Amino acid sequence: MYFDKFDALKNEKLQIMDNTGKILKPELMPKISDEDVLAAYKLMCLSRRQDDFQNKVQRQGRMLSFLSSTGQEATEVAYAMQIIKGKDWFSPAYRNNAAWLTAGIPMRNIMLYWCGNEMGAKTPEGVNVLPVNIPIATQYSHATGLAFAEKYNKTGGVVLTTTGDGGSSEGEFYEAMNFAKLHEVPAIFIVENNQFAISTPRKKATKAINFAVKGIAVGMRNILVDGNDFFAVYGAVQEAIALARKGEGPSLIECETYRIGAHSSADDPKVYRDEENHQEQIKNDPLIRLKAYLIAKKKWSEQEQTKLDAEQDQFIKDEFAWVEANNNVDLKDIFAYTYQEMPDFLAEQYEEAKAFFEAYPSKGGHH
Ligand SMILES: Cc1ncc(C[n+]2csc(CCOP(=O)(O)OP(=O)(O)O)c2C)c(N)n1
Repeated sequence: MYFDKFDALKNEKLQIMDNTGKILKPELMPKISDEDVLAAYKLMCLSRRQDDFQNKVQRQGRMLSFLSSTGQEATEVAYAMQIIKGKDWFSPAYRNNAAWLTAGIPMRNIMLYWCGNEMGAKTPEGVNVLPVNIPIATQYSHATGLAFAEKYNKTGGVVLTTTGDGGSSEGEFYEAMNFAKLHEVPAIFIVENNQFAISTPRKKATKAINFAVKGIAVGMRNILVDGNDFFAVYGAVQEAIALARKGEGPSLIECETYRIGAHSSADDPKVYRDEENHQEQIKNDPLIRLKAYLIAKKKWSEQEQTKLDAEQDQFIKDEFAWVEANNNVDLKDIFAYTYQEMPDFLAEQYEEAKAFFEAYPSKGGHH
């Protein structure tokens, strides 16, 4: 329904709802209940508030670093809520806070991880989400491998994976998609085009008309969608998953969105961002439009929003309080998980770090 109608080569973009929350194309609305839309909206709010909270505690030196989903919540919640827990897989990038929460990663795990505690990368039983992935686009290969295994074992799961616009210039992006298409594996490749790769704007990264067309080279069905439109992303992903489950192979979905926040907590976007363009882009904030949609449908109100904000802030505070009370990082953990057995060069670095922290305990990040 969607993939056939929108031609990425002509830069046609799937958009169902405008930035005021008005449904422009009712005939394209995906199948989803009002309850699920509301649940999605609440998750988007939760992730946004967590990002805001983390910005503050990171500035206070209570969190090492993190990468925010601010601005990209519609995309991330819309795809992640369609992952069937315990059956499907998610092979994430590092900027996936909203998707992690949606897929069932406890908030405290995410916070622990960004506080430098590897225990945060441990997923609960039945949550098939790979750990945070810092190298760009390698998660596409992991997804292809997992999807190949799903097909080979006939276990019926699908695999979702995502990368940034910058990640789509990596060799691994093509290698993974080529192999996936060749073997018609049940994978859904998502590009979260937030317009920047750190400080490199998308225009300086590619001459391609958009990122969806990058699927054409490997023969993969592809579509460009408005990534700030929850319904557009939900619909495209729903169709891609249905096709993958039917044995009709992988899809590439570009979600055109905008990074409202900084690249990371160590970055200052004001240095390279055009302020006028920024002011235009934030009018497309995905939370504003979905809220307006729900209010117009009488499924939500300002009073309920005020109550939700307070509840979510309390929850976030409580999660972080737990993290601060349970963040005992054993120095060895920092070195132990790269290889099955610690190689000599890492053992040497460990001894050096241990001696340093023993000599200067006040500099210590460990106990
Ligand atoms: C293989 C690899 N090369 C370089 C880096 C350094 N690096 C970290 S983030 C980044 C930009 C990625 O941009 P994009 O893919 O658009 O994702 P975004 O951060 O915007 O979500 C780079 C080059 C890395 N992490 N991995």
